[in-house]
Amino acid sequence: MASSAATVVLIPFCVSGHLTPMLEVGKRMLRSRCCGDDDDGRPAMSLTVLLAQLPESHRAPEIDEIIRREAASASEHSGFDVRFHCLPAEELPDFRGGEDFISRFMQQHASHAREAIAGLESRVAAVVLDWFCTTLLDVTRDLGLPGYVFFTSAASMLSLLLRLPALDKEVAVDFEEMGGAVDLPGLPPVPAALLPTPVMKKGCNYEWLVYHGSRFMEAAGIIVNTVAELEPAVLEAIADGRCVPGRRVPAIYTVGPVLSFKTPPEKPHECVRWLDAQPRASVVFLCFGSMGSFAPPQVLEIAAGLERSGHRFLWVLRGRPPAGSPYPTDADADELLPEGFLERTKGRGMVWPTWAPQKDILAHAAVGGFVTHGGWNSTLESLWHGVPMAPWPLYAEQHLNAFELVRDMGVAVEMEVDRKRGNLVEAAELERAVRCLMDEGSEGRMAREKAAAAKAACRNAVDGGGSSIAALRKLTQEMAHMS
Ligand code: UPG
Repeated sequence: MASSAATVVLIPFCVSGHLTPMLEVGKRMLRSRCCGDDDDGRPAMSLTVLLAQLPESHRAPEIDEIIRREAASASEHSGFDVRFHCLPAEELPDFRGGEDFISRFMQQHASHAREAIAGLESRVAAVVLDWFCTTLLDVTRDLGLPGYVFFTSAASMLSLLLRLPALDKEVAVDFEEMGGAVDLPGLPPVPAALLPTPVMKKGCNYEWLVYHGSRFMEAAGIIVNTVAELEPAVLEAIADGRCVPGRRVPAIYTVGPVLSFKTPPEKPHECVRWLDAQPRASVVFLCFGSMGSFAPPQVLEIAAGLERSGHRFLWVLRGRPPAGSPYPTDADADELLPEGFLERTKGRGMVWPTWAPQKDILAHAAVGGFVTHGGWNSTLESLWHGVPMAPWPLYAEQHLNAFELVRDMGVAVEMEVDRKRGNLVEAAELERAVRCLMDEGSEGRMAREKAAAAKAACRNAVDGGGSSIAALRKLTQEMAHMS
């Protein structure tokens, strides 16, 4: 029997940094219940999640668990109707670069997505596409459905992508050769040397970003995992058309921070138990996202920097990915660390060799600073808990995030990362940055104050009358009217 509840179709890209926030946005839409209940009490909206799964060889190890957990938790919540459909498997495109691979992989699923959506029994209110899936806007257009884009990173990155089609025509050379700065309205001039990795050189990854940036303009709206109060000037510049002069930018819905929190396990994780024994705000936490790992010489530099800093630390150290996979392995700490390091730092340092419960760690009162690759989810998690950062950007848009965190928001201290030498950070520089972050000096104090203010802004945004709640309500109401 056809359900009377309209459904919103979500099409995520299945890596944790994209899938988790998209599912959380979907659940928050259901929770907001803005469409009101049907007369018979059934929920007014359901979610249909279409999964284009990477084969096991290319799948992040944590993905199956995330999907299993989300599917289970969705069915546990009464009134929540969340259905997962796996799209038929497609051959993998050949690998020419990350953004190119993701974009083509999702493009290959277009006809499957079309069939799946057309075959749904429920009325479809809208389709929400991960921002790497803008090729699927053809599908939503052909089916006469509103297609929204879900943007998993900062408004600063969105602004750059919206501007990129025009910049591409203005700048003939590769950005890495350009020198000077790029004007992104609402931000201080961005040194060209700090632009996102795939933007630096014109090639297939770059071409896809130009493509996505131009197709964002066709979306019914862009849902952004940020907080209006964190990036006000950039968002204002997007809204008033300064990014794309002469064109009307789709409505922007800032619904962040979209973070999903699990109930803590009955028996706390080993990292959390170790933190329990440390003084308040005394530990610097180091973790580099779902794909972060370092070559052995860089591991030695980190170890030396941490040892010399004298500060307490919790370091998530991963091993290099095996051939053909982008995901780190568990680290063999004994093999990677300098001789005697663990004994010398015993009591004040912990090295964790595998996936860590990052959110629980950042929530712990003993954590006083975060050395992060600056992935946007990690950034929001840190701000949610008011933890100041020292960004160590590695790839994707992380250099731009780091610039914004240090120069615009002031919630982070700067660490010198040698981009020309594979984002190398020397021991002395890590030591300096860790001291700056954790000591009582003015720079660290300022970052702590700004991070505390950002924490308040994040929490207010998702509180009753907050900006993100209002944006979410507006979005769901709009979708309800379209269905
Ligand atoms: N995480 C853990 N434990 C670990 C490592 C990571 O829980 O040991 C979690 C972390 O809490 C976060 C997520 O994994 O929720 C990582 O997300 P993010 O910080 O966004 O990093 P990436 O996984 O690297 O995310 C990709 C891009 C990044 C971009 C992001 C969103 O690399 O640059 O900002 O997607 O678009």
